[in-house]
Amino acid sequence: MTYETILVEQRDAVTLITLNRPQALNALNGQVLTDLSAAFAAYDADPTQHCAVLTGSEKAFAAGADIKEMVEKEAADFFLQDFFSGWQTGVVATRKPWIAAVAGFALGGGCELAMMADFIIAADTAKFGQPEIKLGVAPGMGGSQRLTRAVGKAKAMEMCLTGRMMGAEEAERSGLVSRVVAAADLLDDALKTAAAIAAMPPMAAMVNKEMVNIAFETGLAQGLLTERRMFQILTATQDKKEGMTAFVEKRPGVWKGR
Ligand code: CO8
Repeated sequence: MTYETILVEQRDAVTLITLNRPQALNALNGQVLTDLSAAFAAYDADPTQHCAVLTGSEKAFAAGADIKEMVEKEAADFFLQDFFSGWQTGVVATRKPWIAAVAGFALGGGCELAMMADFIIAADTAKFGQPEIKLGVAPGMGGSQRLTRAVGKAKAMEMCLTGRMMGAEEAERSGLVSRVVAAADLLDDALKTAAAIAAMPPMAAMVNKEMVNIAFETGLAQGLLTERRMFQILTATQDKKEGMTAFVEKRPGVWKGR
């Protein structure tokens, strides 16, 4: 399949998706959403693919939603099109794990897209920010919610109200990214991490992702009950039997994905 705004390649069991609108610093327009939705759906549906990496360029992961696409739109257009809702159904709904590998600017919708990933690995050049306030608006793709959950109220509030950028080191200290690596190593590191995830029992990986996400959406008691039930369901898989048997027999597991 060919796409207009992204590049997609498979490296063994890892799908690498690269945002490719260099002339606009990977600004996210409707075509990017269409392309990403198709790429993530294809990844989810492909039984040979078990982890994905989404990345941008050295200069920009993505510099935000496409301002030029929004400048002439009126409130009724945004409302009637339920603008930005497609990111939830097209990207966030991905059931298999994926990592955002971020170098350079991740601003506005770019920061929000990175936060849709299961986790973010940042280059030391990464800069995160929610500068929408400077445009007279506010985050619309989850920034006020996901950033607050990631870094807490004080920092999220300061970033949304001032529009200032947060560097990679501060982002790691604040819990926004899992790790910072040298920019030159970003892609290698993210692909290696993805390959390690892809080598895990696939259904267990999907369930682990779902369980951690549930922690953000339910109270503790409901989350703990859901976790226990999901754990119990996983014990019925062939991969549970194989994983535990392989441990006892001191050999690597061979996964069936069910
Ligand atoms: N949208 C469209 N085009 C963009 C964007 C963007 N978000 N960001 C950069 N570009 C374009 C520039 O216009 C420029 O194009 P051209 O060459 O045709 O003039 C090209 O990319 C290169 O950009 P710059 O020349 O500006 O590059 P610099 O290195 O000088 O600056 C910056 C880099 C600091 C990243 C700068 O480009 C910038 O500030 N960009 C905008 C960042 C921003 O404000 N992002 C948030 C956008 S809004 C959003 O994401 C959510 C909105 C929610 C709205 C809800 C409505 C309901």
